[in-house]
Amino acid sequence: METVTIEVGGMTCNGCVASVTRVLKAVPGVADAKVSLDPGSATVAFDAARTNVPALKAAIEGAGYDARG
Ligand SMILES: [Cu+2]
Repeated sequence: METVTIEVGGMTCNGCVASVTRVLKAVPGVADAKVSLDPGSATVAFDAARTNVPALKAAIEGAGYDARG
């Protein structure tokens, strides 16, 4: 299991936090996702054999937020 923290821009409320958490947990291979509003970040535990950081960032961006770092 690997853990990564991704900076997330564009979240303005707890609804955004819930959305980002949901899309990350929906990525196959993600074991856990903890998203914080301020500062905007997502700490994700994932199985590196099943997914990767670019896929996690793509999920965040697909939900309409900015994935950085
Ligand atoms: Cu919001």
